[in-house]
Amino acid sequence: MRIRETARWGKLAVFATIRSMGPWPCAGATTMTLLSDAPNLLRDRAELEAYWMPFTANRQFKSAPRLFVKAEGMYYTTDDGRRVLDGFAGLWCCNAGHCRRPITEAIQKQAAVMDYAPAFQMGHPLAFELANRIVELAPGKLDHVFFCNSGSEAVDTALKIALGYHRMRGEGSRMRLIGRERGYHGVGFGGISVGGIVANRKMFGTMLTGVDHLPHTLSVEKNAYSRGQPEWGAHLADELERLVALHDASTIAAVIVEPIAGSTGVILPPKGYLQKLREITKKHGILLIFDEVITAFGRVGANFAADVYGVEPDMITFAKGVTSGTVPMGGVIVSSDIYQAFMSGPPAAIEIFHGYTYSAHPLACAAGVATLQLYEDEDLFARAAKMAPIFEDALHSLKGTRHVVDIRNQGLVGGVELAPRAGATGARGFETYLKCYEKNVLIRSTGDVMAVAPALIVEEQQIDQIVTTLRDVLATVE
Ligand code: PXG
Repeated sequence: MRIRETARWGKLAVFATIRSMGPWPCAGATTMTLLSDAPNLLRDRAELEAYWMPFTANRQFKSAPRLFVKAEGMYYTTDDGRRVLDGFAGLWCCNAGHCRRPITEAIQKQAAVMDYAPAFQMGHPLAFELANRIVELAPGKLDHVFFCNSGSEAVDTALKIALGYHRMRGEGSRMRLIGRERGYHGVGFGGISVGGIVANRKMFGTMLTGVDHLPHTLSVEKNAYSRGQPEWGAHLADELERLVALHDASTIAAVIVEPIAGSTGVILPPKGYLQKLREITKKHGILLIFDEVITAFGRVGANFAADVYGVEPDMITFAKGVTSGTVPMGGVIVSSDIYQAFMSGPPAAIEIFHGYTYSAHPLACAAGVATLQLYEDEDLFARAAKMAPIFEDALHSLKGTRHVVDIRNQGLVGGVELAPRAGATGARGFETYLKCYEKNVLIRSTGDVMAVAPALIVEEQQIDQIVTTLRDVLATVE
């Protein structure tokens, strides 16, 4: 091991790197467990270069890095030893809080018992256990689970299931997929096709053909400062009738929406909107998919947003909260009708030619089972529901603060919209995000919307800290 001395971002520090171990780092090297908080993992700036970071301003980041090395409960620790309050549950995912013992121990133990089992034509008990537990939580007729490893894969899986379902029933002409403007459904080609965020789409060609979009439901003009669901906008669901009239129902397979659009800046469904979408899809034999990657598993104070809004879709996509962000996992919950439609060929035939090497990975399943158990043991979804009015009041106390033009919330999802800087959309939001981080609070900027989504274990005083920090920062941001 090579020890070298170098200046790190202005401070003098000693670094040990693993590079000197030669081309096969494991062979011959002294046994070494690298952990995120190991002092020998600190890097100088040149060593930040190799990693091309996702959805990140790489050059900005690498000129002023923000590194987390540890996490516990509601807090991260930075590489320079600051404790940062996590107001965003990682990225909308660590719903149980960080490094919760029952979950981390389950993962550690499972890793030593069975690292991997083949996902195709073989199984392992934890996969079935987790599927059963998810089905128990799922609404109504949603009673089968297909596992994958992320929200993006969940969305692409759901879209493929929709196409396959119609084909299996002799309605193969139903090939169109309908998404929504400003929708975010991950970054697979299916997801960006039905998604409606222009920056995520414009670089990547023509994507899927045969896709159309509903209008989004945000109107700051009509609905500013609504608490929970806004009053205005149910009629926007009627646009689906217009698309049916244009394309004909016989060409449309599915509609996919986020019940609450998260990434695009927390857009809530107007009262009655999702019910209308359900009625119209049902009337025309179109499947309705709720993308609940953010909203599932307690985020809105219930199992699913479908429960909060009282609308049962045909499929729900999930990820994030299923393992509280500890191990990548995603999936699709489908209705029995959909599952049964695929079960029609000879019993020895594969029913769906789709799946991933890591579908229902044992570590993810161990994490998932332990996570769902922890949610239940600590009654965390009810806790989220109980904290929601406190969260709502705290967020709405920002009304009147400089730059704030709207505040939106449901459960433990909040969005504070700022007026954009002339000619520089997103700049004010990003600066606000950076300044909050400097003041030891992690939230997120998506454009000029400040998104807040703490873990379900959040305390009132922590909500207060998030909101106070945001208020103080907004007073200093131009
Ligand atoms: N669907 C929805 C509704 C999502 O929110 C995905 C699919 C994709 O999931 P994966 O696991 O492939 O990333 C998401 C992800 C943000 C933010 O800041 C949101 C997501 C991911 C990262 C950041 O709003 N949502």
